[in-house]
Amino acid sequence: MHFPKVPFKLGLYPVVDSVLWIERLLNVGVRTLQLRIKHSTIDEKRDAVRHAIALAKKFDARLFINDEWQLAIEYQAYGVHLGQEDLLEADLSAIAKAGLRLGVSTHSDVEIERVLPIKPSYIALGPVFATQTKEMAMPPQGITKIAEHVAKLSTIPTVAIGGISIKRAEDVLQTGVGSIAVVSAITQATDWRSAVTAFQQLITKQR
Ligand code: 3NM
Repeated sequence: MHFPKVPFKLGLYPVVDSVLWIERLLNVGVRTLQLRIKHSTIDEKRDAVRHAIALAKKFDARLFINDEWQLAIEYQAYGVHLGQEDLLEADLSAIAKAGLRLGVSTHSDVEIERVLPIKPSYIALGPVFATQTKEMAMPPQGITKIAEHVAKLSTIPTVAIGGISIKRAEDVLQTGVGSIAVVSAITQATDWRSAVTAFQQLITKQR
């Protein structure tokens, strides 16, 4: 299995649940994104995935589709993002054969060991902090543990996720992680545009 590479530092990586958010973020210069839709019918998902992929292509952006790997292949997304359970069910060789990148979620040393043989395009490490956005079976790992993972995974692009606010982003970036993935720090912000700018500035400063 051979998944195409992604840039070693993917930068700011918002995870959003609608085409509207994809469009907003593309328009302010975000170029790595994930569409993560959980509570919709299959037809709604198909429409959103198709539309989001078409938009991302226009902006030459890296759009990862969460879970819906068949739709991602059908509409030729940049990549797919899978959780530990989805990994067991997805046809990874079909994803690789279609030329899509693969990002995977991990929450512990054991989960990292489990995904390494797959040689994913990037490994997400989470949750860094407690998060209100997703019910997590695993406790927050904290900055020190994330830094340890990043050091061990020195040849694989990494993404930190979970409870990352602008205030905490600087510490997270100091672990050397290639990217920070955020949901609420952007979608629940009183001024989401300023939030995006603040994250982008921190990331540029760390490079
Ligand atoms: N995955 P927020 S944490 C979607 O650890 C997701 O795998 C996580 O949302 C993981 O930035 C998470 O609002 C939610 O905390 C992140």
